[in-house]
Amino acid sequence: MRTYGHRANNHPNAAARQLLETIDRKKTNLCVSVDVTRKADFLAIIDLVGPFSCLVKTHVDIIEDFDHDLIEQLQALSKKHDFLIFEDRKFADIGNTVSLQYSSGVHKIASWSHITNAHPVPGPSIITGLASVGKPLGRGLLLLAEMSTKGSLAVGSYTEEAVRMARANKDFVMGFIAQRRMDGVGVQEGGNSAEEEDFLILTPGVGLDVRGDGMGQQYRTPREVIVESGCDVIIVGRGIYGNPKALDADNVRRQAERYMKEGWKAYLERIGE
Ligand code: S5P
Repeated sequence: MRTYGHRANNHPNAAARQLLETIDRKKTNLCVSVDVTRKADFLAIIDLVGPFSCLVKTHVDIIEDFDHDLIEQLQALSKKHDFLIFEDRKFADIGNTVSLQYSSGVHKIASWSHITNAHPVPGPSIITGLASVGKPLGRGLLLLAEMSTKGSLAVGSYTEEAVRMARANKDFVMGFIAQRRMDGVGVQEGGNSAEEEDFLILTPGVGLDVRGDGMGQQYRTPREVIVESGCDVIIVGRGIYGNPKALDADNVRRQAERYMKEGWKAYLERIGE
């Protein structure tokens, strides 16, 4: 299994290369998901977890006091702590609509988010629409090939089609939100093998202390995700910041460091070090 650094040197997709370089430089494969509704909490958590993260994942549409200053501060934190930004927008509409949702509106996601994601449900035109905005800016797209939730419909031939869509758009699609490696998935008998591709697998549904949240979320450990399923980045939210109504700064920092260490230990085990 190749190292993050080796993969960074050879990756054709600019956003993937940036993420792999950050992982290699900071020795962390942790992406922290910051799902809180107040700007002050959002920025405080990111300042605490930034040193331990390669990537910070946002849902800016849940923030009640969102403003342009939030984006400026987020960008400053991204520079201060050396992490990339991933707006988890989960686009799912026709090409024309997603291109407007990505470029415009209140949030102007493409102008500040290095990475975003989309459901493959509309077919390849969703990639065309998003690429028309994101590619000139050097952004990267992740397709949701699988989900972490109980009863997810993103399985079987849906997942295979998602991987085929990505293979046909490798200049913009850098990888997947998925629960396992996608090498060889959807490759038809006698078709080209997956040798030429290096999709990044970013995996949510990661927790060390609980197995679910009572709302369909299912958690696996960093070791299960990185070693057993061959994924590249662990996405952790509530396992790190706990209850947003009772934020405990020391604990947030401690948990981020704990997940970073577990994620890196699992990676070293995977590459046989
Ligand atoms: O399949 C998925 C895909 C995503 S992007 N399952 C997920 O949980 N997510 C996101 O990951 C979800 O929207 C949330 O922001 C995060 C998981 O948060 P946690 O608090 O359960 O770790």
